[in-house]
Amino acid sequence: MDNINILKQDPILANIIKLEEKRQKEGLELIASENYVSSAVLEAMGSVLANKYSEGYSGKRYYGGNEIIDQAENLAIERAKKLFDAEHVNVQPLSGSPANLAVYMALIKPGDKVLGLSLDQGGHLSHGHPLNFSGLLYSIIPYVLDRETELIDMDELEKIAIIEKPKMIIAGFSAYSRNLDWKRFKKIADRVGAITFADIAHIAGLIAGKQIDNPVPIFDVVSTTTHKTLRGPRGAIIMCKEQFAKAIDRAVFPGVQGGPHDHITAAKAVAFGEALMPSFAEYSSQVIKNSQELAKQMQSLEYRIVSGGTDNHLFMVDLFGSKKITGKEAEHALDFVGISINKNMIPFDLRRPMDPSGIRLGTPAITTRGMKEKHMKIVAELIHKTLMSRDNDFILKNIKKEVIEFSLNFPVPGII
Ligand code: DSN
Repeated sequence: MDNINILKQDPILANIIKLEEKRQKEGLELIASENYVSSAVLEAMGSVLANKYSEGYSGKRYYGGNEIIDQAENLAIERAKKLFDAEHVNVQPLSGSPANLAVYMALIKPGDKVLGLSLDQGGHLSHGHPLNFSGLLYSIIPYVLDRETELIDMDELEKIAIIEKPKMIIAGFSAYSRNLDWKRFKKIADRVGAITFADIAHIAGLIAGKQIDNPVPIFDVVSTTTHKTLRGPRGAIIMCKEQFAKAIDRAVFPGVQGGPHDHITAAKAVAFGEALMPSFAEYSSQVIKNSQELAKQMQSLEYRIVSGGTDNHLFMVDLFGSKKITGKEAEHALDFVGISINKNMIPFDLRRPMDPSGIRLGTPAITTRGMKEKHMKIVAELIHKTLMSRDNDFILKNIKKEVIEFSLNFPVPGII
C-alpha cells in the first residue's frame, strides 16, 4: 500500500468530505447535541491508534502490544477523573446508548423497576422508550413535567418513587432547558433505596466548565457522551463510585462491547485535556449566555419558549402554538437556507413525533465558532425570516446567501 493521500487514492470520497466541510463552514449549526472538535481531537481520531485491538483493561488485555494503548487509556481516565471529580471512570463506551445499556446491566436486573423522564417530555430513548432495550427489558415508570411550569415535578416524582419503589432513578434529558436538582433526586432515591443514575450527555461540557452543578460526587453512577457540549470525539464514558467500578467495567467489557476504539479513547484524552483549561470555562459560560440571548431574541419575535427560557445550552420553541408552523415544516425550510435544527416534541404535544409542534435550538457549535450575544439577534432574525418565507423559494434563496455570508465570518476548527 502506498502512502498516498485520500484525494489521490479515493477522489470520490475525498469530494464527499470536501462537500461536508463546505456545508459545515457555510451553514449555521443549531442542533443542540452537535459541536465542532478541535484539530488536535481530529488528529487523534485519524491516528494509527485506530489499528489496534485491546479487549480488556490497562495491564490486563487479551492481545499483546498494548503497552502504548494503556498509556492513552490511562491518560483519558486520569483527566476525566480530575474534570468531574470521579472515583472511577470507564472510557471505553462507544456511544451514549451502549454506555447506558452497560449501566443497566451492571446495576439492576431485567424486569426491575426504573424511573426515567419520558422521551416525549424531554427524556432519552435509553431512559425507557418502549422500543429501546431499556423499555423492552426493564419495567419503566415514566415521570413527567408539570403542565403549568413545564418543569420536572419533583413532588410527583417523589410520590411515584414511594409507591413504585424503583431499583434505579434516572436523572437526565435530551430536550430540557432547566437545571436538575441533583440533591433532591438523591434524597428521593435514598428514601426508597434506589440507585441514582445521571445521564449528563447534553450538559457534560457545562459541568466540566463549572457552569452547572456536578452530580458525579453525589450520584452512584453518571454517564455522558463526549461529543456534545464536551466537544470531544463521538463516544461516551461512565463514572461511578468505587463500589460499582468492577460491575461497570465488566458490563462494558465483556458485557456489551468487544474491543475499544483506541483512536477515539486517545481523542477523548485530548478533549478532556482541553476541557481542563481555563478557556473551556469561558467557552461553556458563553454557550449559556448565547442560548439565553437567542431564547430572548426569539421571544421578542413572539415565539413561545418552553418553560419560558433556559439555564443551559438549549431550548425548545413552541412553533405551532406561536405561529401555527409545524416542526417538520420549520426543519425543512431552515435546512434549505443552511440552518440546521431539529424538530422536537414539546411537553404534552398533541402532534406526532415526525411532525411535532416544536423545534430544539442549541448554541454549543456556534459558540465554538466564536459567536457572542450580539450575534444572536442576527441568528434569530435569520430563523424568523426563513419561517415567515417558508413557501417562497426566491426569498429563501436570498436568505441562504445571507446565511453563508454571515457564517463565513466565523471559522470552524479543523477546516481551512
Ligand atoms: N441524539 C441525541 C440528541 O440529539 O439529543 C441524543 O442521543
